[in-house]
Amino acid sequence: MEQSILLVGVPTDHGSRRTGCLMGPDALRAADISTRLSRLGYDVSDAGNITTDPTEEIHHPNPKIHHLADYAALIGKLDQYCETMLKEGPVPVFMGGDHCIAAGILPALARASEEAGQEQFLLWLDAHTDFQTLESTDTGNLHGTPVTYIIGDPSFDGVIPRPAAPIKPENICMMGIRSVDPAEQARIARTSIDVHDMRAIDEFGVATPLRRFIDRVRRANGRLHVSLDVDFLDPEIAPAVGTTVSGGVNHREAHLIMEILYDSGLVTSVDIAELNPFLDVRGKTSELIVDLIASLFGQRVLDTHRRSI
Ligand SMILES: [Mn+2]
Repeated sequence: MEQSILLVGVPTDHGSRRTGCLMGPDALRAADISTRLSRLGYDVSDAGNITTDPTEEIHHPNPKIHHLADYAALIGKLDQYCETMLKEGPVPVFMGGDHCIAAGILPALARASEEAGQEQFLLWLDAHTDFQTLESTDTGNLHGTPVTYIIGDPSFDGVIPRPAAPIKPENICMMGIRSVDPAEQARIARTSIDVHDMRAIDEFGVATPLRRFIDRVRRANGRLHVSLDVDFLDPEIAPAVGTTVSGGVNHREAHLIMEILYDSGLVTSVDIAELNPFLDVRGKTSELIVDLIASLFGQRVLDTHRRSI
């Protein structure tokens, strides 16, 4: 990894009808993300927040869809922002905001990788596959659609411009999945996305599938983005998310993933999505996320001295 980190806040919460993710970046700042990473020896700077201007709604034949114009504006804004920022070289840590942010970040990263002659890979840590289309979503919540968008699915044609550099489905690995509707399941099975649901994690643990994916990234000389949705974690340890699903990844499994990723030296960018501080319990989710990000950047078990609770 590079020795400098750029924190970028992307406070958005139009991806669902529940408010609160707007406060995500500030909760991570309050949980001392910057100091924790600085202590690990990085030069950390905070770029502040990226916001989009409210625009008029774009209408879609699916009447459930809401905030489509905000989604389109967010994708455009992040794409533009990343274009300049990525040239400067620090490892970006995007602090969401709901998971719509991934729809703007990944295509920009993929374009930068393409220009550098490298493949862009994505590790998607989430309870959901976020593989809805504009037609298939029955909630109309766009935070369930970013993966469909970033692979260049034609269902967005005529609504939001297709990504110039889509992510190849075979370059995506998903872990922690445990809530997928039948249509989404059928669609994802037709792609070459590598999906490890919680059943697979129960049987084989997190290390084996993760190492296999990391080997693929290394062999391809790829760049690796890690997208961490708070609902990847079990709600008992991470209650601050609007889409809790029981039976998630536990504390040590989550840290082990981050530690293995750090050891790989392949992670080039990160996003943290769906943190809703309004639903937190005395900041415990924000603190856990910051702790996990510290592990991703090199904090080791032996370096930590935890207070008893
Ligand atoms: Mn998600």
